[in-house]
Amino acid sequence: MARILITSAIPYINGIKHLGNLVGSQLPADLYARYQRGRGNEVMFLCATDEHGTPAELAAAKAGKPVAAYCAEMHEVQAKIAEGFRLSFDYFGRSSSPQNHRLTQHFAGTLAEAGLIREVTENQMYSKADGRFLPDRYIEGTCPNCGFDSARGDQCDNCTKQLDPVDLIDPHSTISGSTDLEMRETKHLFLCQSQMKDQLEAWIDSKSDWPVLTTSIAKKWLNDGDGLQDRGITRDLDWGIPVKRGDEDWPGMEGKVFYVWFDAPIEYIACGAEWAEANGKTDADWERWWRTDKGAGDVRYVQFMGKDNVPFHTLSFPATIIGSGEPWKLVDYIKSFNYLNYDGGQFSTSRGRGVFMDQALDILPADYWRWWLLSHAPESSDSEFTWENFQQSVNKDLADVLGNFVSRVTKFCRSKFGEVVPEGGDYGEQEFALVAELQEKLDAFEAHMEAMEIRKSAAELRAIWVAGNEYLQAAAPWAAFKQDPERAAAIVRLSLNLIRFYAVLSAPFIPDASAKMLAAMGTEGADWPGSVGDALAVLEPGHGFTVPEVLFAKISDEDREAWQERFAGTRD
Ligand code: B3M
Ligand code: ZN
Repeated sequence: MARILITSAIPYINGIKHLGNLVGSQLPADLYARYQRGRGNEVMFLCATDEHGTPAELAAAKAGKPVAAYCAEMHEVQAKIAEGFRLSFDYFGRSSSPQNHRLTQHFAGTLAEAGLIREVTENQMYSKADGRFLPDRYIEGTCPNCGFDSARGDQCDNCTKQLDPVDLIDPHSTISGSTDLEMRETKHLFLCQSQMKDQLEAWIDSKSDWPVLTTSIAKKWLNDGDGLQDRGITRDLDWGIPVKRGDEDWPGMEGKVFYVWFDAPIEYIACGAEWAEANGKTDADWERWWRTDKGAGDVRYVQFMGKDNVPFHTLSFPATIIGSGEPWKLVDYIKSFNYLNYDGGQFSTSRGRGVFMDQALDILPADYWRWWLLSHAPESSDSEFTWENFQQSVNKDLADVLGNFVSRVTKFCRSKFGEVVPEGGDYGEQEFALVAELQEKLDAFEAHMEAMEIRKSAAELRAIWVAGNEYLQAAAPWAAFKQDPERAAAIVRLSLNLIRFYAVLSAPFIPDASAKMLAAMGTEGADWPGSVGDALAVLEPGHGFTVPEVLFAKISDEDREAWQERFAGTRD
């Protein structure tokens, strides 16, 4: 039994994610986790909310809530929605957990001891009224370039010019509105990534099996311009993990917190510790996933994320781990994704454009979305969601091909033989040919799933469904029944077994439909098929079943048009 550790990029706490976010990390990670569990492997699948940084502070302020309370609330909201999409995390943690505070401070301490952290003195805008340094986003003023009066400290949203807060005319604090600002000296910590460039490059070069999308982004950052830069890992914010060296205070760093991108990936590890605590387990139980000196040597660690997150996972986080000099588990494989676009444009959280996870579940059950998103995952290039395409996939793949097969077979059997698997005659040519065809397709499906080729996996699964349909059409038990009921019974016996077989293979994609199919077949036997021949003999003559309710309803043109309309604008 293999042991597989899986993490998905942890979603920011501020607001509900859209379908593009979902298909770029959490959903394919869930597919892989479910598949590996189905194969009988031991899986640890972790995700969490990413709760620090200015976006969290700003969103809380906008909601008129203290940031800790806002985060606690939004974590619950995101956890509920994740459950709605059947994301099967072993634990859904929080980057603000005590475990992450401890680990993040621990890593900073070991990195400092290793000589990989340096202190840098900078000048930064300080607001006397607010009693704090202001991050760029907390300063607004008039753009020196175009005259726009609410340009931010880092950029003008009107003319897109990159700015420095000192460039702004009449700058003011967005917290208090105060204009009493001055430049003050402040100290920050920098992680000396540049010292580790060769080590990181050698490590990335050793990953010849990684997707090009992943390695090309890493290489670009390693070698672009002046090469890998040292990176500030502290901020002047209230909300975050206080800067400490292990348990000790860090002189000169009072009142500062770690930068969100420093602590967020460390949460992957801390999440394991949260899982242990929540389940009454010991440190040894989570460390066997995360420490190569404590049993994680044989763990395969796979990460899932959108392409914008790749630099942090190929360079910054490995720099933290390698730099610590401690035996933490490094990632073995990074599966990254391009973007999903929405109906001729981009999904946008800030503009509320597209379909968001809560809205999607309002309209249709999770399986409909899971199937479309996974079968159109933006792997080799960006892909696009259109309502026409969604309607077509659901109606064809799910309703016509899979749903219809299940309904035809179960109803026919009920009417001719009752609700039990009929005995009937032996299998013949058609059945042998089908088994051979399915064996080939199953092998291909497994190979694609192992390789995390999501679209190819979906296409192969669909082909497996289609093969059953074609068999049923050609064998035509309804015609055979008139002359040779024994023959018809044999066809039906095989077809009922096919339903169970489909339920097992399809579970990673459409877990609810799969559960319904298994329940209808009166079995909990969901073991992964060894050979197709054996798998199609599991339900024996005399085994009871029931006719399930319609598995997938078709999407009508009216529904499609109404949704198209409803989601044409932006979210309130
Ligand atoms: N929260 C960005 C994102 O959701 C960020 C990922 C962190 S992964 C450690 O795309
Ligand atoms: Zn401007």
